[in-house]
Amino acid sequence: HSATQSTDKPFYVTTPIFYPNARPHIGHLQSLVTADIIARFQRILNPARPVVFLTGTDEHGLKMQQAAEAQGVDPLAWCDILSAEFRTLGERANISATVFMRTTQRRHRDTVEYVWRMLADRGLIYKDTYEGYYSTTDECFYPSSRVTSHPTRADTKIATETGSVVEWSSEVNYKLRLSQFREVLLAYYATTAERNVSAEDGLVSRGIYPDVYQNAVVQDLSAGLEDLSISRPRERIGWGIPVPGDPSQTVYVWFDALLVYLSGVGYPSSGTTVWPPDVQVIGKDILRFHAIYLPAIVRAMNLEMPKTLLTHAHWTAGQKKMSKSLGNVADPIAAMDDYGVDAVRFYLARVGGRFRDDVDWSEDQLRKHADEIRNSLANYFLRVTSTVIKRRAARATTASSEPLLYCDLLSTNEELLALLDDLGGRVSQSMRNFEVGDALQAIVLVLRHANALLTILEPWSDAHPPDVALSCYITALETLRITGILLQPFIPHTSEKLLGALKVSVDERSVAHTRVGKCQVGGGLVMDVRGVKLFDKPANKGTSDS
Ligand code: ME8
Repeated sequence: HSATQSTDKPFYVTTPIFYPNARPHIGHLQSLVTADIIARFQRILNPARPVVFLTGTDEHGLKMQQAAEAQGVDPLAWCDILSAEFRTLGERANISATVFMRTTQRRHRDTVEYVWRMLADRGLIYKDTYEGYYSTTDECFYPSSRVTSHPTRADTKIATETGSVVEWSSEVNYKLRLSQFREVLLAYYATTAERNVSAEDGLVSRGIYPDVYQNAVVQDLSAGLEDLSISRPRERIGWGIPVPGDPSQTVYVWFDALLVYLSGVGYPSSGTTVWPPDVQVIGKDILRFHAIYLPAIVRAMNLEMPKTLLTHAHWTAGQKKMSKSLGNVADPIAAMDDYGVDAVRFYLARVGGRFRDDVDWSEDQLRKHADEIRNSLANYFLRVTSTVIKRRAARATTASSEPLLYCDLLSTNEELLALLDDLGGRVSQSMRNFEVGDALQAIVLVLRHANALLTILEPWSDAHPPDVALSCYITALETLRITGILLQPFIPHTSEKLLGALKVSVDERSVAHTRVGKCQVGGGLVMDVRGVKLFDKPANKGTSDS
């Protein structure tokens, strides 16, 4: 597994593929937006490198079969309807995915059959009788150590972690020799723990972010690793891919689903030109599958390891994980209808983008975040682009394009310029560490600073000489240009309008163009802001008390 891979390998980012057994909720959008921010940041960091961005739906298994039965429809018909809702959610939220994969697609099935045969040929799959507690909700077996009694129903057992009801079952299964990979995986995570920070080209595997999740996985592996059941008898689960060579068995839905990261990029027919994923975004509920099963399968196939597993926490409602089975979900489409796409993206990135802690979804918080970005960006834009300021700035005595140091007032202006000049670097550093929330916070703080400065310098008034107005104007335009570039991954639609109004050409919208020094006196930036509205939505739904 040498790292002598050519640098023109596309940057490959993925989301989980969602179960379309019910409508998408805000948790699904968290994964989509997080991956989209990573993809879009990559495009402005390295515009020459293509980005492959995969999402899709996970359509097999008992959950889907039961959901369709409950509706009295054929499973595929049900999948068609709900898969389309996930696709629509992505389009609505401006998610720049390049591949939308469904596991019911023929080419996915071909990949699953191919991988199954390869692992069987390598002696890694065997037939066995499995006995244990099985949860239909979680679609997995639990060892007795992870099962406990139901709090009120004495004859019922539940899984300790998830609280899902489990039943004792005994059946013939095919198993994957997962236990053989325990040492290899532990050794692998020991190397990623050292995280080569110089790996700016992204060629080195960096393991699981944030660290808490990597530590949890190492602990889990240290406790032991059992072989994994990877099929179910057909009479129990008929809705899935038949085991190659044994149609009496159906491939386990997780074995099937995890291979989407390969089928989605054309493996094996188009080789491994896109493989491995550079960043895989997941929720912490599916950490084990992605941190243990997938790397073991990948290693067993002798492919290169995925590089980074970026894990986020959960949105809760009433302190309980928002989930389809509980029904305590917030509707992402309604939130975008009410507050605008970019306001919702901003809230998800800023709060959900901290990844470590569960957060209770709150419409009040959403409204506050919508107000914040509107006030610090849209109102700033309106203040800066007033003709009064332009007219006063034109009367300045200096012909220098350097913002001049006029008095104490202007040293604060200089401070802002220094912060701005450095912003691209700081945002890149945070993004390199997958700290999406911090990256956005850095931009927001500069905007707050800029707003405060504008209020102090009052470039529209006669309180200070025109030279002050000029310096202030130049700085303000630079603030808009630079924050506009760096906000593209987070609030793409608003940034595009802003950069368009500032006449920043499309090839000057990358991180490389975020140093101070673009705005020439005399209007290097010709602005036509008539009719430009950065936010389409009214200030908020109802009244804000903030
Ligand atoms: O697990 N908060 O699909 P799924 C934040 N098909 N994110 C949440 C969330 C919440 N309350 N609820 C869900 C599956 N998510 C499998 C994945 S991948 C090969 C197969 C997000 O529809 C989060 O990313 O249950 C979580 O991991 C994913 O949706 C699970 O979606």
